[in-house]
Amino acid sequence: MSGLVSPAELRARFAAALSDMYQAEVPQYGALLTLVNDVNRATLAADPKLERSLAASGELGRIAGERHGAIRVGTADELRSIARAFRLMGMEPVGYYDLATAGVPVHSTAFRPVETDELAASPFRVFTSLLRLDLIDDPDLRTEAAEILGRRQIMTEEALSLLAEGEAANGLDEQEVARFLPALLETFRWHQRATIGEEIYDRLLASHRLVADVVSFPGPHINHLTPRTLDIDAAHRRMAELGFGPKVEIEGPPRRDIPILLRQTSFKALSEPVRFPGGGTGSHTARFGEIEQRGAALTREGRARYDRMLAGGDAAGAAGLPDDPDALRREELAFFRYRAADARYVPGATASLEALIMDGALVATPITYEDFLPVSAAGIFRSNLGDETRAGYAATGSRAAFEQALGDSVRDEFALYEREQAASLRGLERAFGWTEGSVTPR
Ligand code: OOG
Ligand code: NI
Repeated sequence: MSGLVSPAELRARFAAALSDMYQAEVPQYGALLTLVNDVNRATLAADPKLERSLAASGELGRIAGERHGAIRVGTADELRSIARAFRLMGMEPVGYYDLATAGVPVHSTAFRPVETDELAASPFRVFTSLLRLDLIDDPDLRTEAAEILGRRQIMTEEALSLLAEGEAANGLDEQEVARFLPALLETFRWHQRATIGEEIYDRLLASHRLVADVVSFPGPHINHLTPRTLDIDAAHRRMAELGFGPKVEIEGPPRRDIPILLRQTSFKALSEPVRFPGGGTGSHTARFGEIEQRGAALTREGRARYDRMLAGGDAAGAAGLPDDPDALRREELAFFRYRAADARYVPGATASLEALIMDGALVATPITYEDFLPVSAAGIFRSNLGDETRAGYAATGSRAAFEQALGDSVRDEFALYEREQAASLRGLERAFGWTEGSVTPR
């Protein structure tokens, strides 16, 4: 025993502590959690097959935990220091999302666990956006915003010093964790106090609501958390019935027999009181609650089809994707994990993957999509910016610029799913003594 707390354990405890803090800060979020748990319980009661499959995959006990949260940082330095904290918790930057095309002046990545067992141990991830100061039109305001951000330190001394210790020792022990988590939470806490005067706040707000949200406060307060729902349509209806003020539509693909990608909805951000340095008060709208339901990860081809249909005005964006697991698999539109139905089964040397599946010897289950959708993210951003509509910025973001700010490359999400699919096939080859490559998806 090394005495070090594992990254998964640290991540799980961080997510739980963040949830407690957020429920205290935004009571409506606590009510949303209750609603989601009620809907999940009713869904399981009505669908024993779903309950059995969740039990078999070890997910049943963890349904209630948050799946993701989101923050927005102001500078490359802030992005790098928060990335170090996430790394200590086993979260790596995956994917690049350019929101400028949708009129939101940020680009983003998701810090998340990448290994299947790590995702199973604690799936928590943080959608992290970096403000693009270059998209503030007024050069004076741009300079001012940069100066304000340059003066703040979003991590406490305690968090930074324990982070350095954790990096040096490859982890933290129990006592260090007991100090690290509360120190780190300070970065995610809501501070009712703005660091700047009302006049600048108003100018930042006029430039873009999001600019004011990122620049005006001591740190990148968590702006939402998102639990997992087993039936997002039912949960969405319930939110409306109970007066949660949900956004009108569920983001993402429509309801299907074989769910794909990610569907999400949120209640709109609340207006919260703010104190300005001179004693003035105001209000700020940024923080909300969200729910999500995940489906199959699509291959590049599957995703390209989905994107084409979205672009072609098919808002549902899924009409061209067969709602049938065998078709999705044979046409290589979604990723699958393969396992033997019976460990004693020894197939003939010439058996094809397809024949083995048709025989019932192998079982293929869709790999869950663990990432985000830029169009949905933009929709979530927008509904929380007072639905102020704004055309896309002309200057699109670039992955290279984001990676330079991060000081690291972002992982390719498709490669991760592909690796997962290939690993499941290799596992079968090993288990059955098949020759390498004897079972391939084609
Ligand atoms: C992030 C919005 C994106 C999602 O679930 O797509 C997001 C934000 O509002 O900062 O969390
Ligand atoms: Ni979200």
